[in-house]
Amino acid sequence: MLKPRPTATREIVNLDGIWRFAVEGPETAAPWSGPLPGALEAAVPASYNDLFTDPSIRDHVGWAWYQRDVWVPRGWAGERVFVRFDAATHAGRVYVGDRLVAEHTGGYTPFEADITDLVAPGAPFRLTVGVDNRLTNVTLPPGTITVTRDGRRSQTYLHDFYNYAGLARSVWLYSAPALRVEDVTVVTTIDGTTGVVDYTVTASGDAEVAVRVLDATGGEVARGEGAAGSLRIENAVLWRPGAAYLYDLVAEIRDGDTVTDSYPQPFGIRTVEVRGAEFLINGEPFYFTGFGKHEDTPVRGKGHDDAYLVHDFQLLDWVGANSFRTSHYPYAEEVLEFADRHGIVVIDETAAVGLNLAVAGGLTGQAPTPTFSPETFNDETQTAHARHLRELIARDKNHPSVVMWCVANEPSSTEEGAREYFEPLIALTRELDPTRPVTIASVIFATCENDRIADLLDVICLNRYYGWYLDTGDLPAAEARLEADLRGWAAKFGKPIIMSEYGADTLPGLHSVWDSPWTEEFQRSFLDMYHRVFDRVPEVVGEQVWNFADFQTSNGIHRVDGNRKGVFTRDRRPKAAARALRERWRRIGHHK
Ligand code: GCB
Repeated sequence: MLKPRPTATREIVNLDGIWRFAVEGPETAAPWSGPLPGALEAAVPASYNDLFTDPSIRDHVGWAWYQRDVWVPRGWAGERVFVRFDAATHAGRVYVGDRLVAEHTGGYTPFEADITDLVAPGAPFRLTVGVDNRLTNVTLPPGTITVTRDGRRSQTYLHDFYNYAGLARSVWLYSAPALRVEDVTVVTTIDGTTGVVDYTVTASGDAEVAVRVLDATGGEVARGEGAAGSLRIENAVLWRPGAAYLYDLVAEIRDGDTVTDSYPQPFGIRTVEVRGAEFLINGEPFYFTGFGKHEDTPVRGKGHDDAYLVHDFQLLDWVGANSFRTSHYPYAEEVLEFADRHGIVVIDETAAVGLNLAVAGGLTGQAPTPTFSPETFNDETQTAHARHLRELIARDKNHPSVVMWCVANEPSSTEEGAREYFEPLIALTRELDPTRPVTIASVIFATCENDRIADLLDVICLNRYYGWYLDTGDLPAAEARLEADLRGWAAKFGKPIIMSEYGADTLPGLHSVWDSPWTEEFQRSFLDMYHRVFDRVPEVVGEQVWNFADFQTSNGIHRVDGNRKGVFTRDRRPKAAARALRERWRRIGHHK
């Protein structure tokens, strides 16, 4: 699905701002048939939870409603009119006046509706959006709804971040011609000093399609006719980690000499390949440094915020990080575009986090009930998972920053049924995008001996907490275990290994002369120990610390106002470990 952009043939109106707001209740059963009741208003984009002081809103389980009046620009006569939601978490329902125009499940990918026949240029309409935050065994992420003893609905889940919901990303009204560019796919390879650009343009009907490639200065460097083709760009400037360079593929629909639709798709010329135990970008070994991140800030929850976007990338640069993983869901498109423009490498993950009932069994690794079964995660879950993969890859396929798909985080890959569940999904990912490697971030219970899916993956991503959840505070014991673990995977699979999570909760300002868990000194020593081991194991091609910043979680006795494994606090101040990472990562660069 194309991101709305203004062009000579398309216009766009941003609908962010203050919307009327109500949570579902007896008096809001059918809010779309009129103005929402009550006086609440909510900011868009933002998760609604932390905006309000009322705990029954913050912890509400079910539908919540947003509403505003929207004017259609009077110049849009003759154009198609669309309303586009960058995300509605976790499910959305959209009404124009009283009419349902769109329904979508999945809280982190966009959807839109053609509302031309329901609105008039130069006139207003009432736009109402419901968002549903309920998680079940067939949603991603999954969850369970229970009823408390006093009759309230309560949501529990297996993922370690707060179940923020709402309109956390932008909402747009845009116009486009009836006969228009609907999709663009760009795949690049490198032939000596020439960039080879294979493109496909999908139009909404029979159309005369032409493309032009513009370099970063806007100069035309190639052109082609037809909906698909291969273009050659001599002396191409490659997209490289730390040295981004973007071209635009301008897809045009023509009627004789007139351009009736025009859409610019940014892309970078680069290749990605796994060869032996190496991860290659443009044929050169690449070593990942950086973090697992979250979309999480005070007050906004998961609301996208351009100021935090800019600042987070400044901090990535300051600390010398060259990459991050979009743990544990697809991030706002603005984040990937920023990474494209600034040469940061991204591992792009679905919202499949929590497919693991063994985690509920504590550190035993034993699931109290089977993770994969008709009653738990089943065919319907798998179908939803496939849809999530389709939507993720459709949205993000053209980003040069995205170098790998992560199909899930910490599924119960050691249990019966795991292979049957994941094999078709991994195959689907490869079919949808044969150009990028595929991985899954593996849970600590999965060893190279008992894991059932690692052979299906290109890169072994390991989340490990020796010295924190296991051997707590005993770094020498943890060091031995970590090294044995890594060497086991390396020997058995011979594939590249990325440590996709390792970290220790740390309270800023807590100090000790000893390596005491929760202190700033411990976080440093913990990371130092992991780095010593990584430097001894050649198959390790990357290190992504858990987490970039502290983030909010559900309540729990092992969480102090959220998860505190951030190298930065939630308001982005560095803990002591940040300077140690800075020293290491600036020294390593992109190759270990
Ligand atoms: C994990 C999860 C991550 C948690 C982290 C932790 O393995 O992937 O979502 O936040 O551990 O801190 O426990």
